[in-house]
Amino acid sequence: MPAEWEPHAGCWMIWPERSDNWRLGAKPAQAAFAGVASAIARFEPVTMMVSARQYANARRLLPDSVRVVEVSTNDAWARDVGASFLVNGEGELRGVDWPFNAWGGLQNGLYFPWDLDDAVASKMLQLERAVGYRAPKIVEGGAIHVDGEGTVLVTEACLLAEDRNPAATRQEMERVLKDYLGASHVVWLADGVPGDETGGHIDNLACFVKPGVVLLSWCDDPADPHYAVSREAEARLLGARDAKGKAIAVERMPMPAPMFFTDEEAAGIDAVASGMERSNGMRLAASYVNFYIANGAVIAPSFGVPTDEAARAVLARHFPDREIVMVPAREILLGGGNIHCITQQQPGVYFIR
Ligand code: KQY
Repeated sequence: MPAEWEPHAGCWMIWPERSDNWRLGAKPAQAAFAGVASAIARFEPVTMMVSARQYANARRLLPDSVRVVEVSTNDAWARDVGASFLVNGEGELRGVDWPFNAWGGLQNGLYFPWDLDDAVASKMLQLERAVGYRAPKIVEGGAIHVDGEGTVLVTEACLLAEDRNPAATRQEMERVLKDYLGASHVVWLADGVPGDETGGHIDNLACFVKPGVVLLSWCDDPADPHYAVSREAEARLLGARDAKGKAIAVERMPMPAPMFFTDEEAAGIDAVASGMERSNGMRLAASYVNFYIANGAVIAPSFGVPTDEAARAVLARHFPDREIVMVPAREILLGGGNIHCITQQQPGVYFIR
């Protein structure tokens, strides 16, 4: 699996519409997703997957340059339900089709059914005429980060979760990651960002910015549960090696001060008997490492808070050759994820590595 910073053929997204996750009939989220799609489309082709019901609306709200295709889904998380694209030794596009159970199945999952989501990766691969490999274990795309040189970064909280792959061992999960991603080494962190309703995805906690360098969402307030999580993650990273046997440097990305659902935001979400809890005062799993690396740019979330500028500066330091584009993302955060979670890169197959 190529690293996200390698050249892309494009980016895939899914149009949001379910009103028990996105407030006010998903209208504010649709505007936010359109903002992300428009930002990415300045740098690479974007495909938006949209239900039949929303097709005309999405077409109207998106720039002409965005390709809109009709694909049925249960929600809007292209990172998690989409194919994890690969390039084989001949430079051909391939993809992993991970089984999906809405982040925890009937036990802890966020909604039921999830069958349409589970079929998305296969549909993407068919649209691209790329061979897909159906994996034997549940792994969402947001639960892995790769450095393109054989290292995979994951959390135990997700990969070893009983509600994903009951009784799976670390060795079994490593075997699957190596076989399906063409990887050779797995670095395990413990937990994800507190309150993350995926159960602790790596893509909200940490990511590679180049081989040997990981950006880690960092908290300096001992009263905040993320204080301990970020320290544990840093210690593990500093004690780890990558696939090439090199030490890993850790760069700290400041976390925004705690953000919460307001009364008005919580009241705008339809109440149904799903696993998604949405109440006023609930903390949002905000993190600046949940960004997307596009060709020539980094598309990162802004929250309208003072730490936005510090985050931009960190990104500019690590991606000096890319434009840093911050997009208002609170409406995406209210749905439980962020820009990385709603995007999926498709590598260009024109490069021979
Ligand atoms: O962060 C993600 N990768 C997905 C979050 C799903 C939240 C569903 N409400």
